[in-house]
Amino acid sequence: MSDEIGFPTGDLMKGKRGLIMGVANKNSIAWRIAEQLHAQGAELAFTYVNESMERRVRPLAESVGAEIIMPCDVTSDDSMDSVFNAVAEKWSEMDFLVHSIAFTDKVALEGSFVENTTRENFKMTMDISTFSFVDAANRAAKLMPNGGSMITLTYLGSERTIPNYNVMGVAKAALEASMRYIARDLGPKGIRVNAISAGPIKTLAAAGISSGRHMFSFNRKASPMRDDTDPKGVAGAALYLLSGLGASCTGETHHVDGGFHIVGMPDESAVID
Ligand code: 0WD
Repeated sequence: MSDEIGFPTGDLMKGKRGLIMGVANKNSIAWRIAEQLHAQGAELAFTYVNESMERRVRPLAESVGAEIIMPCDVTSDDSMDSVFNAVAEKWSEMDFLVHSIAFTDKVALEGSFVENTTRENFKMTMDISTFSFVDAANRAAKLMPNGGSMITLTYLGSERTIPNYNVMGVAKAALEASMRYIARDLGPKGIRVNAISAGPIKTLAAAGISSGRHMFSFNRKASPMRDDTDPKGVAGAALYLLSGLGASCTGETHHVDGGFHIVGMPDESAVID
């Protein structure tokens, strides 16, 4: 059975509470995941990065009945403390975490990786896009005495070179490695930790990548599914990983990209205009 927006409805997340970090607007991957989790009965809390984002995020969060809707800049310990203290106060415990956050200077997302990567931006990119998951996972795990599940969002630019993805690819490689170490540490506590490697999806973050149009059209032409990545597929994978359906699955980077990642050499039609 599906609801009117096409997310399968049911009770898979009934009685489960979780924090969604990384909604910027209705196109955000985190929002698609939130819609799917809500359709399966989850209770959700949201963070937004700053006041200008609140305008878009608050109405979305309220539309799914969220009671915790808070600002959170992941580079600030105080900000992270406030959010996790509020969750602890309101819920005492939580069941899942969605980390869907990444950021780098726009100038680093074009041209030469070796020439355009500064020390300052390298550190900032790793802090926001990688360390924030380690930090959030550590804080969330303390609120999961009965086990739980966590996911983060990554991209193929961690495994292969992708034009202009540059320092973000390095941050995603470190994010995936961090995910595996977190999974190892938290497994004995009954907490599963996984990553979803999504194909290109039109969001604010994707708009920052130079030659984005080429990225979308090449993915469409070269992937086995010959189509754009459907955000509903990403949301469905998140539901699987965050619910009991994903029992025993941990430390995994799960690709939802129309199969693009398995292609060693694309068909001629993908490269000849
Ligand atoms: O094609 C895509 N869109 C893909 C995205 C393919 C594969 C993976 N991903 C990843 C991204 O790298 C990111 O990790 O998915 C995650 C979510 O990205 P998104 O949904 O594509 O992008 P967007 O809607 O822009 O959400 C990312 C958000 C930020 O948005 P803006 O546009 O303001 O940079 O990350 C948040 C913010 O909401 N964010 C922060 N949150 C807390 N503290 C911070 C920060 N310092 N910086 C950014």
